[in-house]
Amino acid sequence: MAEQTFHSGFTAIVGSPNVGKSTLINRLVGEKISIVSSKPQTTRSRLMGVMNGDQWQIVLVDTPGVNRPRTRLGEFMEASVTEAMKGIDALMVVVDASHITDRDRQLVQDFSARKDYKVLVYNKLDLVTPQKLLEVMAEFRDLPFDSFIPLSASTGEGVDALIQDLSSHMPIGPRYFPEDMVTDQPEQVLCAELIREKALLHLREEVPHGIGVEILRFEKHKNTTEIDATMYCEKESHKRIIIGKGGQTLRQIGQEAREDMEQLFGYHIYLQLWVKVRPGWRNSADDLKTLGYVIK
Ligand SMILES: Nc1nc2c(ncn2[C@@H]2O[C@H](COP(=O)(O)OP(=O)(O)OP(=O)(O)O)[C@@H](O)[C@H]2O)c(=O)[nH]1
Ligand SMILES: [Mg+2]
Repeated sequence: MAEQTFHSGFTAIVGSPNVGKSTLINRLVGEKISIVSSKPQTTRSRLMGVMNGDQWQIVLVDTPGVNRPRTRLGEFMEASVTEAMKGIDALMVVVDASHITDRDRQLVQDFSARKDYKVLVYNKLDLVTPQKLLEVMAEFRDLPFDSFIPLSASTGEGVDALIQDLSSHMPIGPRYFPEDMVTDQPEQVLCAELIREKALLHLREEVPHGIGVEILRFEKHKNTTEIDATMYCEKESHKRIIIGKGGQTLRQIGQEAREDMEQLFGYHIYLQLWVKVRPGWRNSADDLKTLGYVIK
């Protein structure tokens, strides 16, 4: 039998906030490695997810939704996108097919000028009629993308076509990561992110966007892992909201985050969560560093 060659490469996922980039990477990897919420600007850092086939490996790079930065954290998020674009072999530009904005039009135009192998992904297929999809797809039809793929990251419809398309366009290359490694995110970072996801779920307006999570202790024992974490927020009034009446909101955030952690890692977790006020942390270089928002 002829020896088959192995193909591999890095593929960045970019697009406006909230279009479903992280939902898509989770779907492709088959594990929840990137947090998801209905609020824009959920993802803050670039992170990798690994997808394996018999003869190929694709390293997917999730990025924060691109927006005009107003804080140092925003600048870091923007820099994370630039960083993610370095050394890639392919690019997925994601739009929400049910809601294309002028910002999307600009991004799609800008990214279409890149030399990499490029896929324009029309996500949220489940929210549009076939007629509407045709209209939306007609708009960008003449742009120089290598393929145009409608899919639903939520239901999985159309995702196989994307996998087929990407995997057949990866260059010859090595298996960059071991087959059992799904992400480059350390467990502690995944835990901090899950806490932030539950905060995004249970809190409103600017409160969740001002939250940063620090893991203070992460101790693995035989039957359980003990985690102490602090949620930083920017105002005293936010702290009261996060804690909630009789500590109810905080308890809920902690409980749901713990359940997700146990599901992801398969071990028992004991989680203790605190809330602290740290005014202006999103504009403090030192605080950003403490919370892991640094380009590596
Ligand atoms: N109906 C539907 N909803 C989707 C689909 N994909 C994502 N969503 C929802 O869209 C919202 C945003 O999803 P995310 O994956 O967090 O979007 P994102 O592009 O990573 O957002 P940022 O990290 O903020 O840039 C969430 O409420 C998802 O559940 C889809 O295919 N169909
Ligand atoms: Mg995201």
